[in-house]
Amino acid sequence: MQLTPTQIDEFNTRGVLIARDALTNDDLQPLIDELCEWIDARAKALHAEGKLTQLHEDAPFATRYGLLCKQCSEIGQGMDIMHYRGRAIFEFLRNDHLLNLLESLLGPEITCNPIQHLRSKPPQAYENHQGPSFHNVPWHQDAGVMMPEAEGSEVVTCWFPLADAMVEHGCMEVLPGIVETGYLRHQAAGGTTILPEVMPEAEPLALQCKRGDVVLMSRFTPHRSTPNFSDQCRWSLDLRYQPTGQHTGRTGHPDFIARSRHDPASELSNYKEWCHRWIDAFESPNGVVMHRGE
Ligand SMILES: O=C(O)CCC(=O)C(=O)O
Repeated sequence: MQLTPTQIDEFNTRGVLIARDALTNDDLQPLIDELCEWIDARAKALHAEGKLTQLHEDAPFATRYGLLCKQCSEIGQGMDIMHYRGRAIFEFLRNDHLLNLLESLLGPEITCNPIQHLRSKPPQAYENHQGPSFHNVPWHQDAGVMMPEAEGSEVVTCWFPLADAMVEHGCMEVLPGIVETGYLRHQAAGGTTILPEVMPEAEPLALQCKRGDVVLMSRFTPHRSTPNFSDQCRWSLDLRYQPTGQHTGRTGHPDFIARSRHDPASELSNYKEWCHRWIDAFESPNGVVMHRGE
């Protein structure tokens, strides 16, 4: 699915767009299957160490992780894209349905930016702390989590849930229409966040998404996460892409060419090579990994 001219116009004027039904079950299920396997193995390891009493093996994907987290928050350690490095997630980073949307905004030469996360937001009632966290990030622009050198890079954030993410599940909120302000100064205060004195006055919009929907957001669009008041985990991925050749804003982590109409041979399709690049970045740090607001 390509974006229509009306959708492109909406993205450009509002800084955010929800592409409805952009991903299929076949796109998403391999990610869920891979996560289920990972969670199962991790739960069994923690059980063997005596840190978990109940494995909840019969609980569905929507609730199992929360039930495990309630007993032992260590369950989530290592559960981000660059740490667990599953084959299905690597394949997804080059997903055609996703890249077709992005090609409408970025053109045919697309790089996968290394700022990317899997987020599993457990029910708030199961968390042993309240307030800002990786799950409940405060108001920020994605330009605020990159090096200043990337301010001019057209980085587009793609956010999508693995199951419906409504207000009760703690979907994202954005301030639409903030496109002319550019970078707003950030500070580190319970997470990287926009300074109160430069926070735009606009009505927040809750980005309620069904499974299959994809949020596309500009690097300048203020957004935040909200608490999960349901009894299900809110699973989502936030990935970033940009035109090839522009600064990624995180030189210490590896980017790769996800699509090139001009030179398809330059695309990275080798899973082991992708893993190797992340391992190398962690074992031999080189380059910059910073939030601009810190
Ligand atoms: O997943 C969320 O609720 C917040 C994600 C976010 O802040 C981001 O993708 O930059």
